[in-house]
Amino acid sequence: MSIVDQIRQDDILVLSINNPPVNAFSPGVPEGLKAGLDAAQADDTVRAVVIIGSGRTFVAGADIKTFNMPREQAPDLRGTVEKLDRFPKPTVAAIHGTALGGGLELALACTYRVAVPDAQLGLPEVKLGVLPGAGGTQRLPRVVGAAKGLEMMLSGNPIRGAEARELGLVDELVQGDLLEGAVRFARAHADARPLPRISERSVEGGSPEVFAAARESIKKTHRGQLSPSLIIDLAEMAATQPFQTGWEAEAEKFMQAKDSPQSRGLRHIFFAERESAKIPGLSKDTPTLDIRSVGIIGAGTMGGGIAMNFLNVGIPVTIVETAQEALDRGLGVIRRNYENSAKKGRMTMEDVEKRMALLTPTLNMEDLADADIIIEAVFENMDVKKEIFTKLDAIAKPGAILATNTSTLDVNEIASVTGRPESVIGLHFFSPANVMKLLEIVRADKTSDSVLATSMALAKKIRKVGVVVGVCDGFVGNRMIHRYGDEARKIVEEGAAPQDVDASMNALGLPMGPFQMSDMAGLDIGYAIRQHQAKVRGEPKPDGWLDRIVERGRKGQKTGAGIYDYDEQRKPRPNDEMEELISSYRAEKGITPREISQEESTKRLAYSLVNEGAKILEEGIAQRAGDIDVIYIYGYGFPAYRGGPMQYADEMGLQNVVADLEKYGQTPAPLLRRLAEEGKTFAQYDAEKGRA
Ligand code: T1G
Repeated sequence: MSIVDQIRQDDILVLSINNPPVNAFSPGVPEGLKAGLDAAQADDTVRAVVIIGSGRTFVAGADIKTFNMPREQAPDLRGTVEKLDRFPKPTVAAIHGTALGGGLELALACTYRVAVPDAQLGLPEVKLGVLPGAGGTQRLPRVVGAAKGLEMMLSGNPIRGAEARELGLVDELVQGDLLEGAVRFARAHADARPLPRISERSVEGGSPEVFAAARESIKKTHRGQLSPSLIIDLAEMAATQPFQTGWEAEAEKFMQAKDSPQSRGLRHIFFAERESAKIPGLSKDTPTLDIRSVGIIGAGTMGGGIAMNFLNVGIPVTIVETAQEALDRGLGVIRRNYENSAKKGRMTMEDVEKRMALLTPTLNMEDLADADIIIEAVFENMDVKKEIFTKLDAIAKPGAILATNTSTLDVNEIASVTGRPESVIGLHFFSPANVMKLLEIVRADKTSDSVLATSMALAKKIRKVGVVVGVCDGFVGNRMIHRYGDEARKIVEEGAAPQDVDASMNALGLPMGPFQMSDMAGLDIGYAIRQHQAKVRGEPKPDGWLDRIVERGRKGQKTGAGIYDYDEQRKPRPNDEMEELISSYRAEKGITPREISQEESTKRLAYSLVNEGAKILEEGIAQRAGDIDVIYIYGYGFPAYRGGPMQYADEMGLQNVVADLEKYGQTPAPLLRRLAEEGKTFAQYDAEKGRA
């Protein structure tokens, strides 16, 4: 079997691409296809060609790993597409699994396309910060029209074969064996002339208004990103210029997008997310437990949200509360969330009832005795959690996983009250737990490999991005955010207004700055953590300007006032009370306020994350810098096109990061300083540890 097999079926030549796992357009694939086409052209008995993917899919796109190759060495997808566009015999793309990016572009250069109904066809390049670079911007609008073409390229979302058939993107749906259907179709069209070339068609509905509307829409949906506007420009060229003009412009704009920091960031996250699912030292065939039922302790905001994740994938949940009123309230919230989704058309009322039928409320913890996993989601207090785990140890069946949703407490200490520490793990969901994709999987000292592997698989099943972290105060995400919050409060003490500090992170692309986020989460949460940490460390009671705000009863959005005042639409408004409190605080501390630039604020905040991340890496609490980036993108709104805080630091240059940390009074972490001195990046650090 070669990377592209030539299989003769009488008068049809089948070119079968074998490049597992997803038949990406890697080196060898273009060469194999070109050789196959040459063979077909040279043989008069071959009347038509079928191109198909072996294994589970058609071509899932260009091989993203080759983006950093010199242009002349990169797989020649454009050359293959051009050869197909001139090929003198009918060519049929036979699509199953996914035809994405370059895969769909390859299919669009064929004269025909057939697909199975559940195939997925799309141009997701925008999600990698690039654009369709092998004719997609010119051919897709010529098939589906300007508006649909723009929608598909700007969202990057695929459509199913059935819809593609309706749009004319696919000529026929094959219900049975795809290869048989494709060969039959090719034979039936072997003499059809002239050969249908998409490049010879024109774009429907390409009015100036359509492109103007698209340019308006990306200001919101793709704020600050480069490739969406290039895509619109190219789609407009498809509608207004000859094919060749757009085809050539596309190559130049593709290179421009590919070489942008935004594309490097998005490609970094594409791979980092997949790497984060791998646990060094844990073999792929580690036995996992079959999770068929879940127990949840606590029906509050977290417990209810966690329960929904399992109900959504059909796993029954028994949820425990201490009082009927709390249980009823919790179930009411879950039902209301589902009914709201149904109102928005995201599910039917039948789906709502199906999910609710899987939920069993109870006041008796004994009812969890048969659960395969039990997740504790109660008040963030070590004594309470220890009491619960002591009881669970007596109730839960042998082999059940006992998980805590604690966001900072020591999972080893919790495990120590049970006789089965190997079954104890932390599953730190992020609020709202039914929405946020991030799940920090806290591996305690005695957590068994099987429990860890089961938790990783369970994360994938409930469509979370699971990242393994170690035990320390705040694990990874919250430990870094605490330092970030310290720095933010310091910047205000020195002279900046809270809204300017928030704006400095909005400018980096975060939808919420530190104070907007604290007001949303509740200022009393941070307040309690600071009090707890000071107590544990034997430090004096914190009395910062933010602590004083909380002590005035301003707890954030939930009390209508925190750092900002909030109207009914929860729009944050600066206010005099805050200004007065902060300026009198500065006066009391003898601080003369100074002007702080947005650049200084952005750097101090972003680098406070990077610096703590470097410490976390060195302590082995996170397995990779890439894992930290995944955590920050899926848990804290760091913009994916920046690649995460560690990738952002690599882009800024670690030497510059160290210099700025010192300039603004933060001490660089040893690992950060070492990498800077060696002229290395965090990405190289991950690679050298064999973990990228
Ligand atoms: N290039 C390189 N490796 C890829 C890849 C790709 N396009 N797609 C997947 N992989 C690897 C992935 O890293 C993982 O590796 C393994 O395959 C399984 O992937 C010119 C320029 C197809 C829906 O953006 O969306 O074409 O971890 O875990 O969940 O215009 O992969 O096993 O070592 O994701 O079943 C456009 C990206 C490229 C599609 C399958 N195409 N891939 O999901 O498996 S740009 C894409 C996906 C382009 C042209 C432009 C998904 C999938 P490992 P997986 P999955």
